[in-house]
Amino acid sequence: MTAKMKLCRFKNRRGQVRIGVVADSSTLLDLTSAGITQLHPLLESDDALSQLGQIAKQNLPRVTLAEVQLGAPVERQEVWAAGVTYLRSKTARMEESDFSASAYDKVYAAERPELFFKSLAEKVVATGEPVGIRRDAKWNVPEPELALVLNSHGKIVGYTIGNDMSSRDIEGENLLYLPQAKIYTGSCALGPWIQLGETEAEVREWKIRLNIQRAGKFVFTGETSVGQIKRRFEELAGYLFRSQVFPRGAVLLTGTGIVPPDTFTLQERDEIGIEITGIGWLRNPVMLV
Ligand code: DO4
Ligand code: MG
Repeated sequence: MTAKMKLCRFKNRRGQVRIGVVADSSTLLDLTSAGITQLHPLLESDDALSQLGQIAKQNLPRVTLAEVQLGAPVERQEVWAAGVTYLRSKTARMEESDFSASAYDKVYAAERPELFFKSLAEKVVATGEPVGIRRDAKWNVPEPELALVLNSHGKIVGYTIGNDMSSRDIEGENLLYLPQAKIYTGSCALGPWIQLGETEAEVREWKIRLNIQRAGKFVFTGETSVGQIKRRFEELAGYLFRSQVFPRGAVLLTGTGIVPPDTFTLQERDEIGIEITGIGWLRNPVMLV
């Protein structure tokens, strides 16, 4: 069994951005005194886990999770997303739009996956921060997705949780509106941290759970399994890196397998919780943008 670690970005009490390793359910190790001030060199390194293992043996300052603010675990990477990778996503989208149904049907079966640009790193929302629903859309949903953290060579170096917020009425009206349905203020959340040291076979055993609370009551809960993703992770990463370089690496969301019923739309102040077993929880309130 390989070593596993949770690597995070956080703001300390003085508002300084730090890199940390999760020591236990309530404590982080601040890696600054070991010379680690960015995620990028670690994500590029071939032996990040053994480096971190050595560093964690040093007497590093500890901070409690309660006293810090976790940042989104991205620095300057572009965030991309794969679509229609679960059967559930294909059928939901075919029902959403007569106009685009055959496109979704074809892309699910096609050799080339659907990949689309999702966010610049600086626009990504961290756990605890609000995600957006568009004020010009009537049907808004979260999309809870496993996210692959890729280094500049396209190698999968870790996993995090992503929320590909989507306006289904805009997407359903015309596929050419997809960028407007998918990219707007607060449309992408990532976090709470990057899980290192997992194999694809292990990750495929994980469950993804979504719950949505309104005024303290659950208005939707759903579950799927990472194993339901139709394509191999390396296949998705391989297509993203075809004819395109990512000198700072990239994050790739792998598609949603949980779709709330067609009668459901998010409202301002709803609370979204996404759990991926093996990683943790990504939690965000909803705001109108
Ligand atoms: O083509 C529409 C987007 C699909 C998507 O985001 C998903 O399946 O998760
Ligand atoms: Mg999606």
